[in-house]
Amino acid sequence: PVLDRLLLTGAAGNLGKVLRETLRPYARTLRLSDISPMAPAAGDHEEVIACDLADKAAVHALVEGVEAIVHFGGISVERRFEDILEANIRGTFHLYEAARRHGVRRVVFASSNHTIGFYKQSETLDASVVHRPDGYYGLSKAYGEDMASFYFDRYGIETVSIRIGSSFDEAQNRRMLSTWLSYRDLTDLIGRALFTPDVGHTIVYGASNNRDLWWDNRLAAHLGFEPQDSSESFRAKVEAQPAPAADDPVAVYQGGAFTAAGPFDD
Ligand code: NAI
Ligand code: 15L
Repeated sequence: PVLDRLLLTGAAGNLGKVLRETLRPYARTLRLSDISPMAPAAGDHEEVIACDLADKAAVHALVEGVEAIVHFGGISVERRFEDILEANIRGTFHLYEAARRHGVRRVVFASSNHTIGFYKQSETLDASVVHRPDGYYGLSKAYGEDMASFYFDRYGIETVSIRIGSSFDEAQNRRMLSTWLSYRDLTDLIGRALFTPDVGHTIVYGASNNRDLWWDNRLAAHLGFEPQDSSESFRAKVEAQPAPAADDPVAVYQGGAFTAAGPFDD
């Protein structure tokens, strides 16, 4: 299946720049948006539209005419609440309201492992666990998941919330040996999230086929996600780094260092 027009938010970001290329087979036209500068449209298959997610009218205009949305825009690390509020909380609200007004039926939401960051690395979680957000960023993603749930129950707009682990070109440290998600597996998972029928609101953990996983995706089995890559190829390089102390948050909590960020005094 191919969509007519797909909106990607966060197109100037680390993952957005990758997805700008890899999502191409999924839609005849990719509408790319960010608040930061983006490369101009590379051809008829691209539309490039600058937009601040915190600007309700601008988001409504942005969403008009698209069939589905891959929502990767927003602040992607821990920051003061007021910044997160605008980009992530108001921004996600604007996006869902615009989806409702313009009849968009499917959203893929870049949620995060930081929704559950205060669980221990010794625990194995499925998608039914209660949130244990590890900061304002994680709280905003938990709110985004609840927003997705509400917009499905109330308006029938379907969402797959991907609790992404760590999606980078390489696993950079010991924690990422468990949390790493390759770009290839991410792209495949987004395709499943866009095209699997009847997903309602599905929460899926986004990790590759790593040896020591903390996450169990059986509640998202209908997506048929079978990651192809593994962090094992980075193990030797990572294990050559000095090991953190056993009580260091990076070695204790699933959210790693995010659990020790803040406080933010104005
Ligand atoms: P990134 O920070 O490189 O990209 C996010 C993009 O959102 C940036 O280009 C930024 O300019 C844009 N943005 C920020 N505020 C905005 C606003 N008010 N209006 C419009 N655009 C705005 O982050 P990355 O790594 O590419 O992540 C993409 C998404 O995936 C984010 O939502 C992030 O929270 C989520 N995620 C990423 C993970 C990873 O391992 N890379 C892990 C878990 C979640
Ligand atoms: C995230 O949610 C961040 O967006 C990303 O930059 C990484 O820090 C990732 O989680 C992680 O936990 O490794």
